[in-house]
Amino acid sequence: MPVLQVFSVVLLGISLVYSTEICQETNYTIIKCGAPGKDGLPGTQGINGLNGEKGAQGPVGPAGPPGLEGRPGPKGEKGPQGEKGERGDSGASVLEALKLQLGVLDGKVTKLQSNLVSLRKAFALYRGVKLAGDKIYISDDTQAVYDVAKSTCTMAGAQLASPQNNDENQAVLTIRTQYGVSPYLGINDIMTEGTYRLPNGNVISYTNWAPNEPNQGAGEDCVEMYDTGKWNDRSCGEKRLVICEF
Ligand code: MAN
Ligand code: CA
Repeated sequence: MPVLQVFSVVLLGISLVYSTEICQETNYTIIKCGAPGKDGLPGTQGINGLNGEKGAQGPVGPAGPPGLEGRPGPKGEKGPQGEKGERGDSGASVLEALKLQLGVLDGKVTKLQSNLVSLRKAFALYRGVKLAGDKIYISDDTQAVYDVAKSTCTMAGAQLASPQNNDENQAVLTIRTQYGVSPYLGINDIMTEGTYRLPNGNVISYTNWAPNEPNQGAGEDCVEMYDTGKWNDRSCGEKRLVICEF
């Protein structure tokens, strides 16, 4: 091979090694070189890599909300005895003060009771007023049918006279005698035929019926008092003396 050709081949080899151009081998082992091609399309995603190593511990987070209240703890030991209190604060002197106040109150109650007894006595002197035990019976000679008589007493904070013993029945009879008119009693069998009740709904235990009464005449659900003090069941539509019981 002539020297020039050998030199050319060596030169070509060197240029292939150091050239940035892309070269191609042909069928005749002649190497062609062209400009670099464009970047290809991105390849498909590779498989996941192995887990990395555990990181370092993070910083302490903020405090959480307070938890539920716990159960009470065991009883503590008895503490040391306190210092002696001042004279005015002792339990004994408080008791003495209370006793004094109680004595004052007792005196006031006694005085009120005595005043009340005087008042009742004076009040009982009036026509149409009678006392029996703690009760007061009073009438101003008004006459009315049962419903009106009942509400007259109710509105006054009382109820129709409803004697529950001989003493009370006698007090009602005394007023009846003063006016000469039969009163309606608060006793009646309006709710249940044949069962006589007081205004508070309780069934009566004391009775003072006239002979053959109550005879349950037509619509006779109310009770009147005869001039003997005896009772007769009577229609509620009559006009009778209004006697209230306080
Ligand atoms: C007579 C008796 C009573 C009855 C009255 C009604 O006095 O029968 O029982 O209540 O009449 O008017
Ligand atoms: Ca009757």
